[in-house]
Amino acid sequence: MISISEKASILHRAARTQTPVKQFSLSENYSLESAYQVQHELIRLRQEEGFPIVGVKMGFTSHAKMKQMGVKDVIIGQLTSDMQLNKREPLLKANCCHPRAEPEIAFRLNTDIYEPLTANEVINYVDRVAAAIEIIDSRYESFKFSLEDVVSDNCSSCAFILGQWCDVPLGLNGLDMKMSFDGQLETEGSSDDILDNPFEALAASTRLACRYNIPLMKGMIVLAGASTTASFIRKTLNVNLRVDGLGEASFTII
Ligand code: OOG
Ligand code: MG
Repeated sequence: MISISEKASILHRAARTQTPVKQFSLSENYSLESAYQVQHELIRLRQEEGFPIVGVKMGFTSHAKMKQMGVKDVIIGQLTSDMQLNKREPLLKANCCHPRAEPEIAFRLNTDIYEPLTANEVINYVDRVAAAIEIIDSRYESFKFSLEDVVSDNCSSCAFILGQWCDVPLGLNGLDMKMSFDGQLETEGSSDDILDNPFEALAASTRLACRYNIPLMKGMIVLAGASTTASFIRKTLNVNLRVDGLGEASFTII
């Protein structure tokens, strides 16, 4: 049995050396509770390197994504400042193991949140929304994991890019989301594919954050989860996402 702190340092080292490791669940059963403890320890190691928490990300909020990865529950991970790419800042493939890109929507919180909220309530806790691309990069070999493994690995979080912050529209339903690689359409989905409505994903983040002691503070970013399956990034590439009514996000991986 590998201890919680040992699991965290194995995953931290795997990320920092771009060397995927074996899934823990192949050799032991461990609980979702302890998986979130591994995640907390992993984030503590990042914070020790000088990178504060800037938000959270939801995972498996789309049926296509759940099916792609063979899991059955939504999960929450934490975003640290080193994961955010600035405008025109490229992502270095050399810093990743086997990156994939996901089309997402991001929210910015206007108040601290300490209790689980419904989708109707949570609308009042955001002041901005944006198109976003998440780069996930599992630290496990072959991108294979159990729910506990992926939660321990901070839900495969690697990097993210935000488009322009927009005012929150009255609704976020039925927005077309098109992701292209070097100008070629790669995936197309709808904001409805994110738990039927991205505000439901935001509400789910308040439930999971309260349950697992994850901070949701004013100014923090919430990535609502992908609307489609994730796409492998194999080479130098320009990735662009266009979301109806919210504009674009893009970055280059080199
Ligand atoms: C886990 C992360 C999933 C999403 O948006 O559904 C995720 C993974 O698939 O590696 O970020
Ligand atoms: Mg994601």
